[in-house]
Amino acid sequence: MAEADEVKVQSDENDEAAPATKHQKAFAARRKFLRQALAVTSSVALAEFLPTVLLKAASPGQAQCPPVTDLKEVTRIGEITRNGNNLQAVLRVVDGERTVPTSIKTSVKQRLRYYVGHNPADLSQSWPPKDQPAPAPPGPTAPGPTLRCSIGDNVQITFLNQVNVANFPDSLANGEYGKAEGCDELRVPGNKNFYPATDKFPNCLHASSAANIHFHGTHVTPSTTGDNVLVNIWPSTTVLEKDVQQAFQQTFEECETRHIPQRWEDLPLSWRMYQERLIKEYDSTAPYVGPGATPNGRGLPEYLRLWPQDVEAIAHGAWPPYYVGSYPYCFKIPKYEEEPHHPAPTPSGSAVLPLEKAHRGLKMGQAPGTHWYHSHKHGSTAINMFNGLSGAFIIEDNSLTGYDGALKAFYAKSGGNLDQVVLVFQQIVDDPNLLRPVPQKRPLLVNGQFTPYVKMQPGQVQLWRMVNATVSAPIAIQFNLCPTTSGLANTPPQFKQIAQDGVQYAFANYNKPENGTKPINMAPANRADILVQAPTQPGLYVVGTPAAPLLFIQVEGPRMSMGFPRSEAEFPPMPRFLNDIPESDIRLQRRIVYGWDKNRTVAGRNADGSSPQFTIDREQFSDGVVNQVMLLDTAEEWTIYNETTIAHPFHIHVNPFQIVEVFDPNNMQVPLRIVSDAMAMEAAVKKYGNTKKVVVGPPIWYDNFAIPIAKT
Ligand SMILES: [Cu+2]
Repeated sequence: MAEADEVKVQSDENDEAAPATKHQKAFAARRKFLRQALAVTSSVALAEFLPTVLLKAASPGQAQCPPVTDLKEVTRIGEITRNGNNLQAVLRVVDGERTVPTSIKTSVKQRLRYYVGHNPADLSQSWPPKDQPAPAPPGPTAPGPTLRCSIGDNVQITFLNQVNVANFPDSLANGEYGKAEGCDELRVPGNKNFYPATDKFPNCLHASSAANIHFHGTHVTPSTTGDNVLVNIWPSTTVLEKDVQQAFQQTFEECETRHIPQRWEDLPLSWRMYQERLIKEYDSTAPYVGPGATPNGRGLPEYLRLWPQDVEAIAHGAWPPYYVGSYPYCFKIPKYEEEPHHPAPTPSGSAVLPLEKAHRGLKMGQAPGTHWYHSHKHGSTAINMFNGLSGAFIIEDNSLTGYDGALKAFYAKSGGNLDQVVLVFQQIVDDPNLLRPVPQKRPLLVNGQFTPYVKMQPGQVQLWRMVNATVSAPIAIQFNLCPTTSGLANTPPQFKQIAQDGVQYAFANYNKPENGTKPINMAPANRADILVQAPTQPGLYVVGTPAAPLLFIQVEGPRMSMGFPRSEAEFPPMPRFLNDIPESDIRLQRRIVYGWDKNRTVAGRNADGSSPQFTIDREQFSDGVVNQVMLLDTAEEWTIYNETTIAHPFHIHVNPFQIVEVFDPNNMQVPLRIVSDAMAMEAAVKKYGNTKKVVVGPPIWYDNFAIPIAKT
């Protein structure tokens, strides 16, 4: 054991030989960086509600845009689309050396895990493209394939984790050294416990070569083969598509024609036996040199073994947490069925509505829109994301009154075709800074590229579906002139936001004067759909500012005459399940408190090196514990308090929510209450007096909202 430790220390020294004082400086710099980043984040969510004057005006300054010849056209990410009513995909996590751009002219090579995918029913749909084999030579980094289906479809995904763990030392075996109870361990000169510091299993970075998939924004079951983030799929380079094809086909058919698996026994016996063999093999061969290690350093002690934990779960009728190599994801994207009689809202009465009232007519549906997927293994979600394990997941409703159908109909009428551009923003880096004595730069990339350009024709309107798939970068979407172009034209590209987090805007919000004049602020995990119209003057324009560009727009070619929807009749109507939630439907009020370890005042590490311990209602995540229980088909109002100085997003898997009140103690005197209409406004003013500022919304649906930080 001592020997192994010695080897690790030496290799750490070789990698990053830096004196302790330098580490201290690095920490300080990182804290400063985090403070700045977070100060920006805290204003993100609020931008939606703040008057224009409070937002910094875009100032192009003196910076120049680069010549377009130095830029690359944005990569159109390959799509895997539905086949009949089924979205079938094989998604694999693999690894290889990837080219990560760090500026328009420079790049670094990093060993990363990434998604490759194909449509088993149509091999022409594969990403990266078939003629550019992925791993060697170093391919460009890129998000996973875009998945596109429709509401009502069956999603059937063969997930394979084929990461070669030999390329990622210490990323697999939990507690290989028997000291940190499963957390990754990092020693640096002068600090034998650089990581996990004060982190404790399972709330620490660990097992980053394990993976799974979270389908963010889908209104489907979070259990079994649905949007289940509590499964951990360990990597295996020997498990191939053909090894599971038959078993998964059986599972997918069951899912489609009968129901989603409920219990372990619902899965095909052949695959269950295959899993048992692979997991046991892992348990008996995984490297382990801690207390009680075998002489050859192979094989886990009983308490770290995976199969006994699966057996335990199965014995209790629960879903087993550990797998090796493969996993079948299958679920149905629900199609909302109108109920014949939606009851009128009941007048506000007691705090708890009688159940029969609460149940009637309240049913959530799947919002058609721009959603996304990413690996979400607890303990390495950040590492999964920094590697680039994310992609767009678009769910369409092409019925005449559906989001997509109505938009397409509007543009078809004006003789145009609405081109769609999917933009996935990522920060790519091979390790988070908690595992790095010296912080690394995290280049902000668009579809894997550094400030690429989108080509548009003069006057053309495109639909941009944007996903902020970064770990920590707030992104402001604004359109500006490049100084080179501004001599010729004075109108930057125009835009209108039409959806937030994959949920369409109500026409009243679309039609607000600030829509298209204020920047759109996207916190990590936010999505925004916008209609963008190119100016009539050809040339280069910038998204962001010339000094801090995110991407560019190159306008060239024949002029097009397109426009934005102007009237309610031209805009997609809201599905009924996205109607405002009236106060009278609120069955229960809840308060949730975001906090962290006592006496902490800064994000990042404390001076003593301890890492922040984040809590919700004073508790850290605990596997198997259900913290909030809601009744199906009822509505509640939750108030989220933030006692930290990090504007951590609030997010519920499965459901979007309406933001009805915001209070930023650092920038506001009183909370801002958002109500549906003038009538509700009158009632609210009466109720709150001048304790709240009341504005007419309607409230916007989000599925991810950065909670303003505590008063500093
Ligand atoms: Cu999510």
